[in-house]
Amino acid sequence: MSRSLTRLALQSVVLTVLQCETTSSRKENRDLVRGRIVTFVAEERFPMDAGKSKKIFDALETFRIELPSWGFANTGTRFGKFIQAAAATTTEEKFSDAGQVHLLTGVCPTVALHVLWDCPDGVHSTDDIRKFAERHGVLPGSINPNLFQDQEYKYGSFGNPDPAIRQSALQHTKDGIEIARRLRSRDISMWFADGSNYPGTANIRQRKQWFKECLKESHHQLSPEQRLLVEYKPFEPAFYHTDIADWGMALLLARAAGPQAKVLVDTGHHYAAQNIEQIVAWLLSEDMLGGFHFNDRRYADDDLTMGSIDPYQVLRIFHEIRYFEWETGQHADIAYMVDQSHNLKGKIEAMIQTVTMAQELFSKAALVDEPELATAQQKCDLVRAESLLQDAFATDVRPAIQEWRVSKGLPSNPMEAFRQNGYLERITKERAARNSRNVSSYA
Ligand code: RM4
Ligand code: MN
Ligand code: MN
Repeated sequence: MSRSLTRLALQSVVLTVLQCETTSSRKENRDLVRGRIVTFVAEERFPMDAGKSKKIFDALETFRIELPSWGFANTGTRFGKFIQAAAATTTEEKFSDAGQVHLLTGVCPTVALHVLWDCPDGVHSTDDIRKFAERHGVLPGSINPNLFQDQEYKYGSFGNPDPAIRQSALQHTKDGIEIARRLRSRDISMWFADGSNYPGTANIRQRKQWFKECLKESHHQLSPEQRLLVEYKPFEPAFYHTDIADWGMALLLARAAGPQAKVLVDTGHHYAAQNIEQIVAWLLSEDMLGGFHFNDRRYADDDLTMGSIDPYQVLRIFHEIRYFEWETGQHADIAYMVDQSHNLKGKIEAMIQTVTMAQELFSKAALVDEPELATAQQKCDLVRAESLLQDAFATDVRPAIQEWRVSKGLPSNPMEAFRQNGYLERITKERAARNSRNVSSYA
């Protein structure tokens, strides 16, 4: 079969199977000449060239992603919870499960903590947390104050009209910063449920002012190496207005708070069809992107597994980050974190799946040829520019990732390793009875 025909076939037909089968290749080719759309069977498995493998190895060396403690616990919807026999209910169990994901993937050295859920004794919980970390091989990561669960926050926290409640929200945040300091956590991650449900019920400008003041005062408490991350969300639980509804509001508030405040992008916290990678590019160019909460969604803040619905979007986000780094020569100092809630999938499996997907998409983004892209953009060669992203996305990076894992002494397939290592069976036995007593209804 001639080379040009092979290329033509590759370009014009659906490529579905990669297999060594010369005879069927010849037959497929005849079909192509007759002008029919056929399935093309390639003649050989193309090994990845060394340059690409190196790019993937280099990318994986730098890529780390933080797991959320709450991703291992029983979670639900507003209609109830589906209890899992193996779910974690104590902070130590969450560390143990996160440790298991790190053991198998090697790229999740930290676990994000939610103050109210994981530090029941506030600042006095830090000794225990240090013990759990040591025992289970994962360090405490970002600290998330909880300003949405207590009854007093019914009408808001930093935006509450009652000054006493704003004060107690501020105190809780300061405690969170102190917890972070004791645990040597760099990031304090602020998400607010503040907002209102009905037009006319809240003084939007006044609340903005209160937010500014409280964030500024929180920023004051930071040690020099710490950061305050401001997360935004346009809906839920408030359904008319949210006090920090989008990245622009988060940006203004972070700037008002002080130089160590940055914006946190939770991929699920946007209206459908919003161009998240553009937001990322803008925040990068303003030196205001602090971190991510990764998850995927189809409709709202669905908290589904990363890349399960739209993996190309994640590639585009990673690409904007890498493109920024390539163009400016600067390192984008970004905390990659997972913020997911798996009601139906097994918690640990869902996390392994997430981490694996994150590595794949980050590796694919590393394959975009930046100099070529810059040239194509400059020449307005649209098809060439676009295909550089598409080709990277279409590349099967899994064999290279497996090789990298093996080179690190990690299992080449973390999911398989987890399914075989007995951990799930053990924790299911240990935790089943306690979980069966867990309440799943809100009645
Ligand atoms: C929110 C937001 C926060 C997370 C809470 C539990 O929707 O994503 O980051 O801490 O959920
Ligand atoms: Mn989040
Ligand atoms: Mn969320």
